[in-house]
Amino acid sequence: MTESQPWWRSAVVYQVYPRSFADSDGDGIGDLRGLIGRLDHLERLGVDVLWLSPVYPSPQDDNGYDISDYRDVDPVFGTLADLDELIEAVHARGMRLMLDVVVNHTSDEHPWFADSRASRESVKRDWYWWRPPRPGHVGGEPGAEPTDWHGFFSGPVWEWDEASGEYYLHLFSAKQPDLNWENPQVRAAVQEMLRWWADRGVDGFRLDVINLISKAVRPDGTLPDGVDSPALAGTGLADGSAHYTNGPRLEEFLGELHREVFAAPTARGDVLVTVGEMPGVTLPLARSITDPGTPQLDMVFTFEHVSLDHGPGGKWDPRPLTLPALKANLAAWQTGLGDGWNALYWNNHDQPRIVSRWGDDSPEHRVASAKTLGTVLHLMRGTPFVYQGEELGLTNVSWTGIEDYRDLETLNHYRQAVRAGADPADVLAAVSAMGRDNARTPMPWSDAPHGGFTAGTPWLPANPAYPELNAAVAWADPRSVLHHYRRLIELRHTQPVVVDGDFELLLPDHEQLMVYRRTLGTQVLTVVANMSSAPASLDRTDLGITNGQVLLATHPPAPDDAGDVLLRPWESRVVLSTSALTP
Ligand code: TEU
Repeated sequence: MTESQPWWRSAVVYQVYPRSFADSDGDGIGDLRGLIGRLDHLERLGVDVLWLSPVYPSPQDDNGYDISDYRDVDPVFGTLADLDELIEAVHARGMRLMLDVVVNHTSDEHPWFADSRASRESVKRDWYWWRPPRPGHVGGEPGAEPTDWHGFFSGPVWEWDEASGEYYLHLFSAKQPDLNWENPQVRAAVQEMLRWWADRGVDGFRLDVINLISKAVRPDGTLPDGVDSPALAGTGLADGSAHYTNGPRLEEFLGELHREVFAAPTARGDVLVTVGEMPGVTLPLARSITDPGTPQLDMVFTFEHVSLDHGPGGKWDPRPLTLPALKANLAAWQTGLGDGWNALYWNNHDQPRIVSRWGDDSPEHRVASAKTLGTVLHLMRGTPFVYQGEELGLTNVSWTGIEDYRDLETLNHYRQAVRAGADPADVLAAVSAMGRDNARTPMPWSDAPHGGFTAGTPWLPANPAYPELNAAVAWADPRSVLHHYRRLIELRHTQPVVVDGDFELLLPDHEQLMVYRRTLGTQVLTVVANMSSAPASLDRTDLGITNGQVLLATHPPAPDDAGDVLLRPWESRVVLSTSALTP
């Protein structure tokens, strides 16, 4: 790392979804004291930053992504004192804490919304998006919605409020009304709240759907209708995303947040780190947003790579991934961000488990494929994010009935699809492949009941693999996915080429292999990965390495000859070599 680089460029982040991490009081829901009791796991793994999904007071309609008070902790997770203790405990271990903030919307139970809803004359009326019924229609009747947009969680984005005779906008659930960022009072209130947390000792923020905050509102206050989409056939609704994604004032609002909040040092005199979650962000926009020359956010989460297996019907219409498409997309982001910086991820609390999605979760290949997926992600340029359980190679679950699922996105989609005539078995198959509850099963710590997550009944059943697939077993086995992740994190901390090296993709069209090279001065790091469940061969001369030291591998060395290298299913190797100095 060069002196001028901020600390987070050599960091690895670990995401905790508190509801599913560790339960200290037996109510079946994870909490802050449970998390404090498990910090050893993070420290041993070597991660630098803990990203904590929302713990604020919330009706929990969307598991805390619906916030009713930005400055406290929900009793289900503990108290503000527990959070202060967590911040201190994280710092005492040399780590940092990043809070998840949801400011595109609040809960409908937030006092701001209660005020706004109270009457059309309320001083906070304009803090949210209130609109009259479509001209010529009667409010509350189908088709009277101010626009025809389909919401992220199915159904229209407008909720009729009988009492005040207007609709309010909610891109997500009806319990998540969108804040109106056009109103400067809203922006000031958000800034003040973020400064309050920074003063309390947090080291950074993950900003939920932050590229949806600027809507394409017309001068007369109306919002445009959307366009037809095959994924919405039969719903009577349209795709309005062009009017709320990457909106016209987005960069202005982010620049203002940076000036007013992120530019100031943290309570410990440090640089704050920020990452924006941005479904639908483009590469040129991400480059502009993360360019340190025009400061807005440090990193953004792109959704491009995790949409490559979505079919014409969207995420619920999955199709197989092709490796050349994945490599092309990752490489474009690796080389296209200019002075900006990548946030590298496979998993989070919204995505299915990567080993089941793009690896091979059969008993034969689970460990190697989880390790190889980790390797190709972690040795790219950017800051890697690990989601709880990913470091164990945790798999999807395949429950057979809709009654096992809890996630509102899944439940709403199931209802809408079945109502529109889909075969419930097909819908369930898609849910089991793509649903968010795959990521939300309790963290398996041991072979105790429910994986040692809770002494009670977990809010969501544990992955039935927990007796063999748990943290205790993984720590005890030097060949585990967990130790492999620990070594990958160590490589980032010890090899400057991993942080700063240039990126170059080799063999872009190869259907099985992902091969890339990182170069820093005379140091060359080559990553060779067989991303398939069949053997693959590679001509050594394709790599241009004649000698080198294997820093990390999934398999013990096999007898190679000087020509072809044979890679076993899901085998990967990381080789460090020195190139001749070019003048
Ligand atoms: O997610 C936003 C998002 O676009 C998706 O990941 C979404 O959750 C869905 O899976 C699309 O099909 C963020 C949070 O990460 C998510 O947990 C929240 O539900 C959502 O915003 C609303 O706050």
